Amino acid sequence: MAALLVVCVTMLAMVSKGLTVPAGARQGRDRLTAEFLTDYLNQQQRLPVQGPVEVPNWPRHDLELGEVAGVDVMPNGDVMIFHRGERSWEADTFDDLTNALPESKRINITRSTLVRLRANSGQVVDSFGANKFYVPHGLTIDKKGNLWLTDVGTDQIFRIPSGQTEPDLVLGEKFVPGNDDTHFCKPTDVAVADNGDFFVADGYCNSRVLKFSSDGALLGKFGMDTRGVGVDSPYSMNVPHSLALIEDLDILCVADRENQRVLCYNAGLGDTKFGQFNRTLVPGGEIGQVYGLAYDPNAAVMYVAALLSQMPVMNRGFSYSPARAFTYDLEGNYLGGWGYISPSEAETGPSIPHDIAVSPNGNDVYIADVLQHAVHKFTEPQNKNYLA
Ligand SMILES: [Ca+2]
Repeated sequence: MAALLVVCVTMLAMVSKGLTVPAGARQGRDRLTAEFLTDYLNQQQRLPVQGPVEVPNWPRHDLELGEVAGVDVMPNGDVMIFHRGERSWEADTFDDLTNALPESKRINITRSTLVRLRANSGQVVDSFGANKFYVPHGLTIDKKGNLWLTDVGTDQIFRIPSGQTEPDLVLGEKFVPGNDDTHFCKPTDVAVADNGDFFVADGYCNSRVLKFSSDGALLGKFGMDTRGVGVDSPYSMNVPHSLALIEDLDILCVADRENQRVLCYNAGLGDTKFGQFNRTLVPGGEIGQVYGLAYDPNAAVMYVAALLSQMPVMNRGFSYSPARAFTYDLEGNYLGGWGYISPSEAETGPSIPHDIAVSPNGNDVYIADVLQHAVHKFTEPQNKNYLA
């Protein structure tokens, strides 16, 4: 142990921004052992802040959330949460052969699944979406304040106009998974362009991305036939879990979760061909399974939420202690890791940062933790000189 610590300190001095593997991390990957957490939290205290800093005691109200699948920010700065109420996604929730929700489990969530909070206090100002959804997943808010939701339980995508509670657009046939132009299979997320075109990540079974016009007409798709292509292909995706559109560059970035990478493709909003591979933002394996993306146009950076791994994170030859959130520039340069698990969260149990969102002014970042039933607020991302 002493020798390991010497190595750790030496590595820390050499790298200055990283740490080597905590001793307890070698004892298994599936759960956070007490020994791992002790080591992890001890090491974390020596880490420099490389990004947004958590706002303590936010929200200042007990929200009693279920599994928090989605988070995004309204145009006025209010925070919207999409959670699963009394439902949880367990290993036996879906039929493994058909990918469908079995009839015995087609019971909608009776609690309000959508909760709107004030940014400063976390006070609830609205809640709705009861008796509508089965297994909530993605939440995206466009610049007009329309809500875009995915329900992996019904294999559908919904648009709810700003200020309303009923959808004006529904894609997919309820409880009928599929892979044609009108059927989806556990769709995960939506991204919306200023012109109303939108993109759907589909999802847990199909590993493809589709583009639609604002009235729901299919405009294109890619990544559908992934098996056998090999992971070396940018079109071989394994659970595209989150989307982030960068309109300035006319590219759509995809969190290719199980391949542990973030890839970007031409969005086809201008002269480019939709779906053509454009760039790698996060190379495979650099930060573990990538769950969420949030692009901040104010700073031209991408915030990336990834699984808190018990293994060290390798980055360009350096070893990092596992964070839950990371910042990258648009060339794919790593700018810092942040969002480390806190002692109180460690006591609560495992963590999955399932979604991440940035406020329109770029000042605040939110992380939805599906296992901790919580939303965390981070601020001061304007201190962007992370590596100084
Ligand atoms: Ca979201």
